[in-house]
Amino acid sequence: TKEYDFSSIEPKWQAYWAENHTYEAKDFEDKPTFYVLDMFPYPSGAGLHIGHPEGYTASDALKRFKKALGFNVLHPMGWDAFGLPTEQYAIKTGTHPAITTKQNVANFTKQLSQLGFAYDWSREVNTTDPGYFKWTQWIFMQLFKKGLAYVDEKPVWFCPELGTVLANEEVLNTPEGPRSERGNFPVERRPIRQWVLRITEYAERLIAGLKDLDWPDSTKRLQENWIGRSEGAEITFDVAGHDSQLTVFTTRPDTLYGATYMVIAPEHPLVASITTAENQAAVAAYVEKAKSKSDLERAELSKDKTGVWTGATAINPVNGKEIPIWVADYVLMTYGTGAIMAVPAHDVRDFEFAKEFGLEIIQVIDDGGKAEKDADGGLIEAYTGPGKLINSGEQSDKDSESAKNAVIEQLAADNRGKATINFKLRDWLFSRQRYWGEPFPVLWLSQSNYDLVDDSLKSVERPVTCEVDGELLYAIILPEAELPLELPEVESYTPSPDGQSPLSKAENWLHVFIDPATGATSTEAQDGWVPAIRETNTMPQWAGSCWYYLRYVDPKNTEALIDPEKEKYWGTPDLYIGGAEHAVLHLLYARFWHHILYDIGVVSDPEPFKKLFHQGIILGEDGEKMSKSRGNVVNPETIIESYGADALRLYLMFLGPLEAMKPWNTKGIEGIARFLRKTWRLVVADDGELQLKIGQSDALDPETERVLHATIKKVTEDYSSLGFNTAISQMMICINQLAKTEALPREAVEDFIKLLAPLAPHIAEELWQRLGHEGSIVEAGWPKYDESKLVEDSVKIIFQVNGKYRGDAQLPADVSKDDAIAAAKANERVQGFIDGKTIKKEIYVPGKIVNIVAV
Ligand code: ANZ
Repeated sequence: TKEYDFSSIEPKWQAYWAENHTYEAKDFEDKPTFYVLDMFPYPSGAGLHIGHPEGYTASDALKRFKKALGFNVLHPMGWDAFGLPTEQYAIKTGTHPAITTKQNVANFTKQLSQLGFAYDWSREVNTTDPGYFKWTQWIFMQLFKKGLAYVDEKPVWFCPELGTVLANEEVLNTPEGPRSERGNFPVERRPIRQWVLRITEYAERLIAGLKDLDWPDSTKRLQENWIGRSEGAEITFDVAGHDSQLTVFTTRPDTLYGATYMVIAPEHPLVASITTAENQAAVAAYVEKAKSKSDLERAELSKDKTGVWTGATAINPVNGKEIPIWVADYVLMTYGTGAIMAVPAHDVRDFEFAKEFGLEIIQVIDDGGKAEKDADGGLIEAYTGPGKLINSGEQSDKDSESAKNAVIEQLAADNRGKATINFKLRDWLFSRQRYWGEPFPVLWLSQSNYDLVDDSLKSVERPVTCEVDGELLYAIILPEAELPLELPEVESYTPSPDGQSPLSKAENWLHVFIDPATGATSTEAQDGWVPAIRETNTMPQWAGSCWYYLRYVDPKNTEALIDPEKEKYWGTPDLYIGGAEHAVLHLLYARFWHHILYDIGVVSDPEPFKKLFHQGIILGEDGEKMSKSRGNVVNPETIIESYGADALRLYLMFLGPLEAMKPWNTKGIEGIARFLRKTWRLVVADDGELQLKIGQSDALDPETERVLHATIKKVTEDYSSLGFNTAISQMMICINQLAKTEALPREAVEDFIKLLAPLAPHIAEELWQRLGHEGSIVEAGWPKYDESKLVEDSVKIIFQVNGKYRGDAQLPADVSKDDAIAAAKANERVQGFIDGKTIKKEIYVPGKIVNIVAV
């Protein structure tokens, strides 16, 4: 065709890349490697939204750029396909989630290909494939054997509407109370048997490992806060008139003399025993009410302070002072020891609480006049800063920092206190009562049968047990030969109303016999084999996404999760691109598993993602978040129909810096379309043949040459740092320059097309072919620039007489003052204004102006 007809060009080249395996990565090729990873999508029924092609265009362009530079590039794609939406659809329609998943994956694959994303599809992974989740189960097996998995009856969020338990992070704190993030349904607390992973054992390493990562600072900070490392002390108080003691966690042992009351969480084990008879009723009522509130809600700083006195008092170990013990929900059982010493003078929440209930406030840190006071010299808000200790017995006059240790030492002498480190991070609730997830490769046995089983199937140091109908059952792990453990067919995908997974109804699957020596299973009884019951929970969606980047390196290996030689060859991803919404959970869980895989020698580096980049959110034209309800959703498919994939890709990258949040603007895409048509016309003439001016010259004129070399330099640098928007601006300058140049060496045109190829690969391949080449443009390498061609070697100098413009000339950039003035005087018009006059002054502004003052 003569015209730029993207609708025929684009499918042609998409088919070409697929048929020629252009972007398949070759293991062990003798080249430097570059592994660029995208966060793989959940293949939803809705198809791609505009957020997908943003990050994916960046990675696709980077991949093409790096390959042209000579790297062996790995850029794979796959599917995070277990999870709730597909299961919800199954519950509604009865369609097996595997069928829905297959359809959705086919649709996503088509859409991604239409955008020109040339992944290495030979390495495609799908978390729901048995060949994949065999290894998810295998990793769980390692955790189990290391004692990092256990079962606990836990009060967890249960959503009756979704019929499932939710993780804390799936629950939102709303004005109507806690609700599910998905679907916005009410949720409640229920005790349910759960698998839990001991991520807390890795808390210290997960904090320390952040230091060397090239990640956005904000994301590192989010992880840090989520893990929440606090240095402080545990201090033990006697309860007056009781045998019991109350231990608190505090980050401010220096304020111990200012403790005027204590607070224990409503769930604290001492609540019942220390509460006095006359306070029982009020305390019990308060405890009951607290049950309906989420930790988030309770920890809210701004919330009204509530609480009741237990009637009991505690004795401050440093001064013997008796202070009341309250129950209040702003203290959480899940943090520290579930009890605090309250120092209202120096803690914001304690201050509000003390004001609310008229409790004593004693200042023990001198604020140096910084805190606001009332007429009587009392604090009107907590002073939380540092200062000298006052009202603090033998510690008085010390500064608050050094007093922290001094107080701990003072207490340590009689075992009343010790330094401790606390983490906000909780163990990871790792099960769901759902169908569409990885089955746990776990069997439950009676104690007598468990005793017969080989140790290699046990968590030897910390046996995992749970009580079912009064009997204690023991967990063993299936041997590798039994993996993958696949999901059974079930009649209904709906969890039972008591929170049990649909798997609990799969009778034939549920009950098995095992060989105690090997762990082999059978549905038939065999000699010496013992009965067992399968675990009916499934793993959460996070499981499969915790390690998928490793599987791309060796996706078809049936003997190992990853071949060690391939692992060493490719290493971990050189760049991970994905949304900031995964800043905490996915990225933390993946780091946790990677550390474990490192510990057991599967990978050679403890951290999985050295460099991370978040693409910014694309807002609607109205500047609001795109959403169906606002009606401002941009559909990538309709843009491709009207403008083509190259235009969409360029436009997405031209919207602004990749990391910035930016609004969509449909009008802007017109400019991009014009740029592409101009590029087409640079090569293809009206009659469909090559433009005659191509090859008409051996060299460019100096100005065009300068622009071209500047463009090669800028685009090369910008692509390397994902600065695509500025690279595009420079290419726009370049195309305008090339378009107005009369005769062009073929190489100049080809260099420009090569620069454009990573972002607009279809048009680039087509023009490359029309320029007479065979094969993909990516094989032609990357243009080089010549630093010496970048200097502007001539400048335009303005000539003035008495400050008025009288002419100009193009002079060498380094022209001397004398030569510039001479050139001005040689100018005919200038001569007309100075002839016959006396020259009083000659001024030269270097590189700009000559001004002659003549009277
Ligand atoms: C006395 C004190 C005085 C405190 C003071 C603070 C300031 P981070 O930094 O988050 O670790 N605390 C301890 N356990 C708690 C729980 N289970 N629920 C609610 N609050 C709890 O915070 C530690 C501080 O939070 C601790 O130090 C304790 O209050 C409170 F001027 O102890 B502090």
